Amino acid sequence: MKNIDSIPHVRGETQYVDDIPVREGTLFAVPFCSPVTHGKIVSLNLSAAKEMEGVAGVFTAADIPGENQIGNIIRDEILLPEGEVHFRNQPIALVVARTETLARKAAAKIKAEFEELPVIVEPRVAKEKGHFLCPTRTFSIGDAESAWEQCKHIFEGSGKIDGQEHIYLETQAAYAFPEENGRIKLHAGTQAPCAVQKHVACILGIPMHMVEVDTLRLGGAFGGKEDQATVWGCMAALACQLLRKPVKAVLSRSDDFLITGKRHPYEFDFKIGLDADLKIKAYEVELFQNGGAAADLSSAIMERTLFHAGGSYFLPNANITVYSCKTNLPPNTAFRGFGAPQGTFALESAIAKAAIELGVDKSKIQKLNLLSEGDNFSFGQATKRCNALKCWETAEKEFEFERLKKEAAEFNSKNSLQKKGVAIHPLCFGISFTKTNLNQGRSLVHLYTDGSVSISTGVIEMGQAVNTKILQVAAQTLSISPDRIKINSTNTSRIANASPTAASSGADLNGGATRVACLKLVKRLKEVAAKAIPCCDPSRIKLKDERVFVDGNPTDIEWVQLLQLAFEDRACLSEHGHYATPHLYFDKTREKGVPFAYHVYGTAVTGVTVDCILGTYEVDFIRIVHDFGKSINLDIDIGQVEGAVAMGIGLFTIEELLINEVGRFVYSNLSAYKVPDIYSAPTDVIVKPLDSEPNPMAILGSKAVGEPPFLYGMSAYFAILAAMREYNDKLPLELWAPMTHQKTLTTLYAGSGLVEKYGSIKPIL
Ligand code: LUZ
Ligand code: MOS
Repeated sequence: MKNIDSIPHVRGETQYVDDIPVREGTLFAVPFCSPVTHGKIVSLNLSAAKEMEGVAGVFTAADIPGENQIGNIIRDEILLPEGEVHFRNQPIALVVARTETLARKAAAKIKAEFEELPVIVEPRVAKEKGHFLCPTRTFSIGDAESAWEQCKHIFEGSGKIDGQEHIYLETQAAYAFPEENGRIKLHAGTQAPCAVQKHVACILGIPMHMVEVDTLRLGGAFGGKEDQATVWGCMAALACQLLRKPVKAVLSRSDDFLITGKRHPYEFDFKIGLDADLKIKAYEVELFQNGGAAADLSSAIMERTLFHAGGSYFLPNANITVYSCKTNLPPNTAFRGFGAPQGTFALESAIAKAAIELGVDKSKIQKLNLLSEGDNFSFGQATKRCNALKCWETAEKEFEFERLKKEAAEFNSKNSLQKKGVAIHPLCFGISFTKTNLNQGRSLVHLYTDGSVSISTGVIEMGQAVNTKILQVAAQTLSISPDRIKINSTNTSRIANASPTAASSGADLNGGATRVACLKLVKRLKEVAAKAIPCCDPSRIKLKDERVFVDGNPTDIEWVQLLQLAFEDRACLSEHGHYATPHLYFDKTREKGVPFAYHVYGTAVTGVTVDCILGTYEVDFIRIVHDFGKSINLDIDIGQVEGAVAMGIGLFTIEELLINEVGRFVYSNLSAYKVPDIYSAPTDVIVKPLDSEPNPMAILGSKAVGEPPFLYGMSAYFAILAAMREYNDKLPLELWAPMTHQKTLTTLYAGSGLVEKYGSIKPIL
């Protein structure tokens, strides 16, 4: 089945917040943002802005009728500052005017004075000063202290991985409408309508039932709208409530770049010990998460880093510690992978270092240490249906890994200025929200008497085609044509208390709930059919292909007729399904439990060519064996893998947050912040589904797919590193992602005197 949005997308018919027809009297909101990174607000003069023709209001913290608080997990984030700003471009006031242009002009007239305070942008500096967003946590397995003695080889090192811009095509957006009796209706571009509802209610000091949040779809989110869309929902709602006028807040691309949080940059120190057979015996790592100025989702992201610091490997003895460091940057937030890429990169870096020092192929150490069935993770969960080695061996065989390496070596022996590198990456990603109580979903299914079906769930369609999957689940469970089914917008009045659409779990949780609701309806319809067919027991009845069957034989009763019979019988044709992932628990006091329903496995083989004169490179191919379980929609799932791979390659190669030492982002557009485009994305991408069983914990056996394949992008980094070492095997081993073209060039010639002579090619900050 095709993505139900593809045709309307191509025709430009799909609607986003900014496509909602503008209602008469609508006002436009624009933030006035801090020109300093950290400081006390000494004075704030709004009068020139307020007096401008066309300006309806300029609002600050003092205008908030309820509580000025939007922290979701940790209550440490205000909507508008009350005296101090903590990051550059933090919104200080909201200017609301007849047009967006007028609002911007008015915002430029605001005068503010600050007493500047010291700025911290580096997580290690924050750690030294004791500035944390949440308590430090450590996961331990075995006894690393005594295991060092069994190690023949011990290596230590450090590394870094930068953050990443989400670059959703649709920027942050909200449109609020005043309704009768003080009620508010809000169209919000959010992954978490219920969180927006909750925080709008808190900011306005009204109950949640006075706020209806509706989300039709998002033009991408990637985690950037899990928590951060709340700010813009609250801004639009605040102005709407104070003025009782429709208010629209849609960020410009540059405002979105400058104001919103990104993927967390991390730094890390590792120590890895191997025995004579290259088995990893001990691993210790300390990771410093750059959280920005407020917690946002940092504590949850820290947790996923802890859960994924072992990558796809069995670590018998390990200590893994993450510090969540508070810095003067925008609050960093969820981003596809959610801390797992950072944790995994530290271990892959440690393995790379060991391989280089020992003069062995990195892939040898990787393969020897892969997880096998029943192995424990550091947090106590044991692997089940572990496909790590199966994926690896399938990739090795299918893609002829040894031949690819040999071809690269041959190329390298014949070419002195261009070098090829090949790397392999094993994937293991845990599926479920790490916070157990978020693992629940709900679905409301209405059967209408004309045979059509309407479904609402808590899931957000953001381009990942989750609505198509929900529709497939319903069509399959009711055994009717997909054409009869319509998936509605996500709305807090129809579905309450929904979890964000995140953690790759949207289809599992909301598809699970849809299946529960549909199964209840099928049971009821069978009872109706049993009454209509004299002397028939419901257990003998089956609904199949829109027809009632008795003992396997077709009857005359078709779907529409059955619904009419049910209605005549006054049977309820609506159901509300609730699904909660079974068996999950986690004990934080011991840091042990079973946090994940299952794991997704896979293996990527990646080849690159580096131009050692220019420092540029191309990804020649990325070939993947991926464990989908039994996919319910392979086209959609392969699309998710391909998108994730391009995005992951971006993080590890060309995407770089350029922040200067006073916390200023030096870019605010796509000409300075590069993402993989059609020219730099690899053209040779193969995604081969692993020959695998349906996973009983996944929706209809089809494993979650949104985030896991993001981690394959890491292989591009290690392939580039391998190619660079073919040119200069003395190059300093700086394990620092992304490996940008500039960095490739300066690293290739480190120590040659050239970099010193011509100056390093640092961007101008
Ligand atoms: N969001 C969240 C996530 O709140 N909890 C998670 O565990 C998670 N994992 C991945 C992506 N988003
Ligand atoms: Mo997420 S990173 O919002 O699944």
